[in-house]
Amino acid sequence: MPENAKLQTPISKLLIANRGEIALRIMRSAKEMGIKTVAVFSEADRNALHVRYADEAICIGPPPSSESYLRGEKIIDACKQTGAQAIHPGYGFLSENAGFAKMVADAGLILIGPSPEAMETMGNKLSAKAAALKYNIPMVPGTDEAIDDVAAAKQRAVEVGFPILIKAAAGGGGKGMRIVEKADDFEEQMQLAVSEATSAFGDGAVFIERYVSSPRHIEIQVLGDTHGHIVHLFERECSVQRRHQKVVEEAPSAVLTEEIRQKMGKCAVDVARSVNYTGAGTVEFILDENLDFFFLEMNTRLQVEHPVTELITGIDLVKEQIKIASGEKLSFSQEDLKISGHAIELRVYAEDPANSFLPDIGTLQTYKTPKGNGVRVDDGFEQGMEIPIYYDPMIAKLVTYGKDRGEAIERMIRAIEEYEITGIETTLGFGKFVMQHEAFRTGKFDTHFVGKYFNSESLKAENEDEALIAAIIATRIFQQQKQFAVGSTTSKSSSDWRKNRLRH
Ligand code: MV4
Repeated sequence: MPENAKLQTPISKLLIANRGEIALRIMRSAKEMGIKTVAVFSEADRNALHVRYADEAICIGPPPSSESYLRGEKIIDACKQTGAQAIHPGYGFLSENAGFAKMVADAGLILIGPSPEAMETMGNKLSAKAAALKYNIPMVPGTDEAIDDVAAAKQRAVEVGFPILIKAAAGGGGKGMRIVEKADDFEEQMQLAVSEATSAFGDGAVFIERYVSSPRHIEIQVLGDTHGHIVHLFERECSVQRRHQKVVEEAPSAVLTEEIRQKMGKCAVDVARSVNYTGAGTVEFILDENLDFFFLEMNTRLQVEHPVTELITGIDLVKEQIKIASGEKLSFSQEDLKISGHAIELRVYAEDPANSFLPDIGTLQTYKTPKGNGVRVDDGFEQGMEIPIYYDPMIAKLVTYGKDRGEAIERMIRAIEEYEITGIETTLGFGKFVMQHEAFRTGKFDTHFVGKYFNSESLKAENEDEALIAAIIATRIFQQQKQFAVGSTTSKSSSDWRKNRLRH
């Protein structure tokens, strides 16, 4: 019997304050742990899969998330009504809201996540960096406090060297960032940054950093228990992104050496330790051309891309989150963890890559997911369902696993080709473009991958190749048919083969 089996979990019923694929993902782990599940849903999600999957479900309001999934008090009410002792917030919505975390604690409920204090500190980039200063964590040179004196800040920018980046302390995901190329532009860009930050976050605090021009985005998964143990579960690389929206993530990174991995992992654990972090969290770094890394911020939630870490470590992160929230000790130490194989995730969005990635709404006329060895699909839809306009346009996460990066890539291409979605434009073809691209395949890419290599012609080129292949095949079939008897079975099997070859 495991040592902590005697520490009975106080959680027998869990409310999932989210929707879509992540709500289902969380419920699956809860079910395996013998924990009953409660779904909450908006009026737009009455027939959603997460509602059907849960043991109980409560409607919490009209479709807009501001009237449903963001209403903390309605979610706490739903716990009271159903007797759920804990809430898993998933990602997005209330997942990093320290005010909500406090409300949950005050209501005598358990939030599956870190303390409100850790959330609050890490919710602001300046206080996050201040906390991390307790340890020797590499950070990009700049200001470590909010700028209140523009002249002094400009002086600091000159010292640091241009180009510099102005960032909003309250910002996240690239919002409120401005690149300043030269000292003459400083005051103007600074004013714009402050007013942008004020209107977007209600907080005009900004700071500066030297601009790392071609970074790779590497993040480290951490887990901390309530007994002071913190481990890292290696890195994920998320450099393939478009306008700060990640599209492809993988683990491990194609470029980290074992030495850098260990150093980064240790830094990530220290960052977590600086706020006595509990639960699952992600420490975000950028890596420059010399493979020097710098701490940027910490995300205090389960991330969208967590499955790639699960596949290379064999750890179920949601189960670990629930066990930690129940007060259990981590059942493994850093030395027990190792990377095996390689995993890649493609986010399948209802967006049209041939048309500036405009969101595409409508019904999933055909929806058939890929299957087979090394393929995991985390989704929240079925054929015939409509993608609601109110929420994130992500349809699914297609994740492949292989013994090495090459196998994971080939498996991803195979899975993309097997995936059948009609009725809606998706980023599947874009994903295939990435997987087939020389820069991705050789691992020589950075956060500029999409901007550098992709335009709407990139997908047409593939279609044109296929059109050319189709023409060649058609000519061959025509010649065969001329050569052999009319009406032979050759033509039927050939056309089937052609259909299969050219379906995508
Ligand atoms: C940077 C940077 C270059 N230099 N900081 C964007 C999101 C936010 N988490 C941090 N970001 C960046 N910070 C310095 N000093 C470049 C980015 C950046 C980026 C970072 C990670 C992934 C994608 C990115 C795309 C553009 C810019």
